[in-house]
Amino acid sequence: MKCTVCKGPAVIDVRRHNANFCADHFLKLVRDQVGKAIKDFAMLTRDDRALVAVSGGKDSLAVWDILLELGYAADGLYLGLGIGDYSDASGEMARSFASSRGLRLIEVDLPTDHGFDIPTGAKAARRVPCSACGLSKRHLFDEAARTGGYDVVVTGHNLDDEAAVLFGNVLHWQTDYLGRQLPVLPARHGFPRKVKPLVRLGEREMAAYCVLRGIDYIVEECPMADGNKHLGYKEALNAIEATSPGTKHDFYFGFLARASDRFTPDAETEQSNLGACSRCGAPTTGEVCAFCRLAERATAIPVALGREGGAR
Ligand code: Q46
Ligand code: ZN
Ligand code: ZN
Repeated sequence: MKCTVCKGPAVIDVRRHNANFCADHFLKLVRDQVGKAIKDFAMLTRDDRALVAVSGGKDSLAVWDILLELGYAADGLYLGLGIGDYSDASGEMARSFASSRGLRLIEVDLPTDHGFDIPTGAKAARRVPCSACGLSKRHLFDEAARTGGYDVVVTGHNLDDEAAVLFGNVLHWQTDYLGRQLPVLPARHGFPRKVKPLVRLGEREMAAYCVLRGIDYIVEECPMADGNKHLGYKEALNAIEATSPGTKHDFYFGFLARASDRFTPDAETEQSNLGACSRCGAPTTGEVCAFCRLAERATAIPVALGREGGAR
């Protein structure tokens, strides 16, 4: 297998591009794809202060690394979700990446700072863990970006993630979500801008990028992901991609180019109903935001468990 660019020995094939790459040209491809996404969707400027949501996984560490390589100013934010050994190991990865490169990593710990963890919160709110987790992450990213004076929150969502979310939203015709499924969400109602610079790159490419750059990341999946519908959607799309390379890209970018603005009104109706949470000030459609409601129920749980324990 030869590099399509320089004819040297290739280390990876990218079927979507119908091309093979040596290490140097693959790293260049990745940076070019991120540069193109940033430019095409006006994600970042050189003056922006960016905060990268870092999970310790390949995508978030890679996007942080790539932004720095491309000359953007970016700090990291790690959220401790209290998911047992998984959180301990992922926190370690994020910390060692930051310290080995002399980068600033802000840490927020859900159990220490808010008194509950994701497994407890999900149980208390009768939500599936990923739903409690997702809303907590969104809230805490926003809060950290606002208090730290950052212009933009960067996440490591890649093409596989976005195509799977789109697939799920289409299967269930979640039109308000479809109206918001963009690689850039502008700042409004106190939310910082949110950007996804990896939308032109797949999961396999991000893993290869980390290996070639010597980035150590947490390989194991979150133990709470079992039953997560997105994993099923990803598998279904992988099966299609295997026989028709480029389908995920066409599905997602075709949606952005030709369909997404048809759903903007649905998303805007929800946005226009936003007020401020009476407890924390975060934007919400209700009186109290979903995170404050979750925190209230979750922190009530130890008392209930104590009573149960006493009765036994
Ligand atoms: S961390 Fe949280 Fe993910 Fe774990 S509980 Fe689900 S959403 S799977 S990216
Ligand atoms: Zn080459
Ligand atoms: Zn609130």
